[in-house]
Amino acid sequence: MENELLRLKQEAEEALGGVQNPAQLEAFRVKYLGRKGGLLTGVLRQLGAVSPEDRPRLGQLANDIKQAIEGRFDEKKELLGSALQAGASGAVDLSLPGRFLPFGKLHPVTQVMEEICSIFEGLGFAVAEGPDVESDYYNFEALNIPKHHPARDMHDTFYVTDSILLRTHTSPMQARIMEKQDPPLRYIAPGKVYRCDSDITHTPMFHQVEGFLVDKEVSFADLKGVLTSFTHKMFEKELALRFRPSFFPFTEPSAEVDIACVICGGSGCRVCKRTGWLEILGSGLIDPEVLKMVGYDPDVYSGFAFGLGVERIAMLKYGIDDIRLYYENDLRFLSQF
Ligand code: 2NL
Repeated sequence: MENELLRLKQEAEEALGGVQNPAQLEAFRVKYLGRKGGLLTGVLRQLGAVSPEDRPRLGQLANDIKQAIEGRFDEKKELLGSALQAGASGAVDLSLPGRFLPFGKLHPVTQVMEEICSIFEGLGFAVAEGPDVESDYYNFEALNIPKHHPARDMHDTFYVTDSILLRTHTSPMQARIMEKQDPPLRYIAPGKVYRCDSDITHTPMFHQVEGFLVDKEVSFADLKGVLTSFTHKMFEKELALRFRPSFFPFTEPSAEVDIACVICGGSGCRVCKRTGWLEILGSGLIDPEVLKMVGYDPDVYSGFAFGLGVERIAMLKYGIDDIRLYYENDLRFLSQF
């Protein structure tokens, strides 16, 4: 009898699933729940013939099943009722197929950011994120940019108060890490950064990934190896790299890194302004002053660091010539990635 009950429950549930109009619903009620000749009612009647020790358990099971089916029946009745009402008033066309929602996608900048992070993770770097609202200390002082240093002018900072600001790069996070942990360290810090600047190549908010490595006997050769490896993976091609001497307050020596133009391959075109080269990132050996500031002995430890603009890398990778396209939220643009 137990098997029969369970089978009946399954059969009734399947039958109810197929019910599409009030006439079918009524036929269902008569067949399964009807007082006279209903299948469930029939099984309940047989309880009288069951042995007294099995009767309480089977009686309970039969009642539970009956209640479950009645509950589903009521739900269906209500559903059909409201759908029919809406159909009758002409508000809803019941014969229309459902609407499909389009699939969403990650923003191209997010996609490229994730790709950059996963390449560096493959090279042994850990990922750390910090606050967008930073203190003047971590954004500038700890990175060898004291008050009134001319390098502050390059940063076009949004100040919240005299000592609180929107970070102009993601290196404050790296200063926080170095303060708390001892070498060897290998970290990248991805995230949003802010600068008061807006034109065809600048938006007031953009994304950076900065990385650093500190250990004993780290040299410029290590920096070149890591960045060459990264670039080849990122652009899926063994492009030529050029390390061009530069200046950053937090690195010495410093170099900007160019790649052979992805458009013309180095022969010179409009995109590379006829130079054959495209700048992709800034880098250098961490200035001993920065190491001292976080309590490391520069005679024992050395390190390299680099910073790259995610929008810029994505522009070069996809041949986009106006950074503002990323932030206009035009689906015709965004859905191409
Ligand atoms: C650029 C230049 C750079 C760094 C970022 C860094 C971080 C620490 C210490 C020293 Cl904790 N340096 N970051 C170093 C050199 C260049 O970015 O043009 N980025 C788009």
